[in-house]
Amino acid sequence: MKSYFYLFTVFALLFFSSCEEEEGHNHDHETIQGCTDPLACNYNENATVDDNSCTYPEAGSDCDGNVLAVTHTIFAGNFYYDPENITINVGDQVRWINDGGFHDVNGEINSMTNTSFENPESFNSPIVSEVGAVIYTHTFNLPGVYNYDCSVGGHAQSGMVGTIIVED
Ligand SMILES: [Cu+2]
Repeated sequence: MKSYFYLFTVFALLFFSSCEEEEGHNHDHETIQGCTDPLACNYNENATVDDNSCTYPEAGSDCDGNVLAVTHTIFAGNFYYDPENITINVGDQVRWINDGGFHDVNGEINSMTNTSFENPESFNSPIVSEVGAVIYTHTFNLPGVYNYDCSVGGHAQSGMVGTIIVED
């Protein structure tokens, strides 16, 4: 009796697994129209035939219309930041690269007046002298106008100042 039950179980399992296989087979032959490009905004992972309905984000934006963060580069040398003034979007990153000389990026206390820049957010970097090195990187998450200078002796007075406008 025990062995009959065993056989029955084996047959039952075989029967059910063959059913599943058939179902799976039928599924493969279905055609589902849609966008088959995984890079598109309306990608349909079930689609088997592309129906030219794919839509893509505008350059610099994601599919929800949000502006993507960008890294801006400012070169620092004797005695300049280039570009001196830039306008960026909230969330963008700025990095300063050393063209040569001893420089920093000081957005705390104005080196010429000794008063606060009163930036929406303060930042201050170490002094860097290596040519081609990154002096500083900063992500600007608060909108507003940021002034900064190089606090190394006499550089700000020689014109080493910059402004970053961060737009919401
Ligand atoms: Cu400097």
